[in-house]
Amino acid sequence: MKFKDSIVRTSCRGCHGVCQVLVFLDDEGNPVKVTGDPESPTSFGYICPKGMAGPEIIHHPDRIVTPLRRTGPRGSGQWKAVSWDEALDEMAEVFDRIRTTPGPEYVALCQGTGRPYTEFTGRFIHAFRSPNFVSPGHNCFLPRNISSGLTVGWLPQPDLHGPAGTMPAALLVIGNNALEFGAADGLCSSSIRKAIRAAQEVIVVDPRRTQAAKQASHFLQIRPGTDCALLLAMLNVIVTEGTYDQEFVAQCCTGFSELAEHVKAFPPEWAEPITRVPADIIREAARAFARTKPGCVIWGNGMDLNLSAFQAGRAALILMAITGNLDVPGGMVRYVPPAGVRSKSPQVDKAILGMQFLPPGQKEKMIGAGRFPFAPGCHQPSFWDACVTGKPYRPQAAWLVGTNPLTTATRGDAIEAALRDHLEFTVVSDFFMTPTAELADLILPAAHWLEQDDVVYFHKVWCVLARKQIVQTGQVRDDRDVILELAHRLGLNDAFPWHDRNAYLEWLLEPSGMKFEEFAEKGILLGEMRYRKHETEGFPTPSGKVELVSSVMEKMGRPPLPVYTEPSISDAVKEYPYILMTGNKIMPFFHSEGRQIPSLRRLRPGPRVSVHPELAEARKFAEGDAVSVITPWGRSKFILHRDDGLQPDVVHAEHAWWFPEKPGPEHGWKESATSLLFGHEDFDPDSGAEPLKSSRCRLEPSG
Ligand SMILES: Nc1nc2c(c(=O)[nH]1)N[C@H]1C(S)=C(S)[C@@H](COP(=O)(O)OP(=O)(O)OC[C@H]3O[C@@H](n4cnc5c(=O)[nH]c(N)nc54)[C@H](O)[C@@H]3O)O[C@H]1N2
Ligand SMILES: Nc1nc2c(c(=O)[nH]1)N[C@H]1C(S)=C(S)[C@@H](COP(=O)(O)OP(=O)(O)OC[C@H]3O[C@@H](n4cnc5c(=O)[nH]c(N)nc54)[C@H](O)[C@@H]3O)O[C@H]1N2
Ligand code: SF4
Ligand SMILES: [Mo]
Repeated sequence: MKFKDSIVRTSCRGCHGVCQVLVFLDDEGNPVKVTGDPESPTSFGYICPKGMAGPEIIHHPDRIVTPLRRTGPRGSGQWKAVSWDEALDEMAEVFDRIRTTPGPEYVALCQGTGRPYTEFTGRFIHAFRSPNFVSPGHNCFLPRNISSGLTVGWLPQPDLHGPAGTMPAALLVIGNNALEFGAADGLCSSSIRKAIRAAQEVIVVDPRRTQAAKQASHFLQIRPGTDCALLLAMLNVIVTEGTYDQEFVAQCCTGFSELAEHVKAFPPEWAEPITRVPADIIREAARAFARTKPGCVIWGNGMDLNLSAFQAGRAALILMAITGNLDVPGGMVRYVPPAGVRSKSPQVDKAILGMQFLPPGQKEKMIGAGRFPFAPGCHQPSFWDACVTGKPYRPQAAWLVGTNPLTTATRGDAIEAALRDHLEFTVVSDFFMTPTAELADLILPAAHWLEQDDVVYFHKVWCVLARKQIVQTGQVRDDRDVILELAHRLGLNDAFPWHDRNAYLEWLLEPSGMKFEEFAEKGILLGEMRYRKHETEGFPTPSGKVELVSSVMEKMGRPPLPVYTEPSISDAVKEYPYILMTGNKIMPFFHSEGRQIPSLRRLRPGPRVSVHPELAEARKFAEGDAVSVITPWGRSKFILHRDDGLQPDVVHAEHAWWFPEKPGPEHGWKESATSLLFGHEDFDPDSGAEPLKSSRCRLEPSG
């Protein structure tokens, strides 16, 4: 045992929230209980069921605790335990062979959502000289992140923690529901709750009456997929009524007159039939946001997973800018990271992706290169299609780190074919035998947050948290240690100069003069915030100003001012009468995780499709009925739930379900799969995002 105390203060990584928690140990040093840390300035004592389930997860009997090598045919469930050396030797041998012929781009690294491994995954595959770094980023967070880069030069973060002691007076919560399910993008629901309480005006834009909507001064119940139209109308009101921040616009923005001309065509009356939000309600919300300072935007996946994801992101950024809310106390800020810790946040340090290691000419070999000018890395749907079709070429090996794409991506059928029939060598790093892992050649057991030391510096840059290894279970290893070892075997020492992860963590802390143990004792380091940095530094965009008209988009031949795109199968109304929204996050589960954890599964025993009671009445669906959701691409079975917060023709199906208790290799993943309900025809032309929140379906009783 490293820590002899019976209670250890650490930080949770059950999601992106990074709550500070207290872990209670038994006499042998095993964690038995996790609670929130009431002294935490990031989470104020908050904890959710996923965080509490930490000990249950690490001790679960199905946990993979040793590397496994396939011994029978793929998916046969025949495995033998192998040593880490054997596993890493095999990976190094195969990756090296493919690197020589046909070339490094034939090896891909596919990761899931942002997790501690993200510090090394992109860096690894780029240092290996393959451009094929595959992630769900095109659908998640990165449309907002990349549009921020073009418009402002940095990612504006809501200043809910108020280092200056100023809380936002106006909040625009648009397509984000972390208040209900725990945390998203480094924002804990406890801080959102506090901010809602403190704000004078709370504007919620969501197709569903969420908890936040119930507390809002303005609830805009939007038709899914139409945020860009709504935001254009809000801009129209603010520009035509002259309630923008004239000084900020004059001094710090480019293209205001073009913007003013552009938004003339989009008054609230134009947006009303598109968004279903009455024009006067749009007008009032726009006025409230413009007059109430400072104002914050809490945005989310509701904006990302649509065909205008990128343009909606741009419109929201323009709103933040012209209302004078950039980098002011209580506004949308660029945090100053704590001094003394080397940066590892992609928002601060682009080098984290290791792009500098990709030699000239290799980027062009990325699958899907050029297809979507602002897609982050290799476009995930294009990657899986290439594995099946061989176009533009067929990748030979893939390392899937912390992802379960059969359940979380689209065209699960194609991914299954790729893993089973097309890829020559696949490695999966995970905690459990997921349907995706079942099809691998090699499985690597990953360390959980209770099993890793860390300097936590990802989504938030206003503070750095300590995470402490409390136990070691079997032979599980931190993904970064695995990447380091493999990188060294492949000669990638320039990109990975650290002997092991401990050396890496010490290197991060080196400028502070602290050793890890000392830092871990402190638990948290706070940055010293300065606001209005643009007054001396400008904005890191090509013009040095906020680009209302984006020069980068113009150069790439994309609309430099936001334009709205109608969800593409809107005309299929007859056959598919309902709007299908999928994958709104829920409290018990992090995507496909947690289905085997009794305390979590009890909270949500089966996959839900939620419909308005009126629709349920009309169709004679009772609570708990089995109902099939049918789209042009597939059908899936869910359990009916009535939710009067929805609009009568909007249906919500939960994503990422599988049933660990059902037999492998499928574990029932095809039964209730949103991953089988979408094709690969419709993408946001800028970011490649998929319309997972705004498709269409019909419903049928299911036997
Ligand atoms: N229809 C629909 N689909 C969606 C969405 C939606 O809204 N609608 N949302 C999308 C979004 S926002 C995202 S980000 C993606 C997420 O998609 P994925 O990242 O594929 O989702 P996860 O279920 O989180 O997959 C994570 C797997 O990693 C394992 N794991 C957890 N932590 C670690 C770790 O530290 N190391 C390793 N090696 N393994 C770990 C888990 O056990 C799990 O099996 O899903 C997307 N899918
Ligand atoms: N418990 C739990 N926490 C999680 C996750 C999880 O799986 N479980 N996943 C993590 C990840 S990877 C992410 S990206 C974040 C995502 O967290 P959020 O960004 O909050 O995303 P979602 O829950 O997908 O959707 C948020 C809200 O958008 C609304 N919405 C749907 N369509 C639209 C639309 O077209 N327009 C607007 N304005 N709203 C719409 C939904 O009704 C929902 O209330 O959460 C993270 N935290
Ligand atoms: S919200 Fe996320 S970080 Fe916080 S306790 Fe729950 S799982 Fe852990
Ligand atoms: Mo995500």
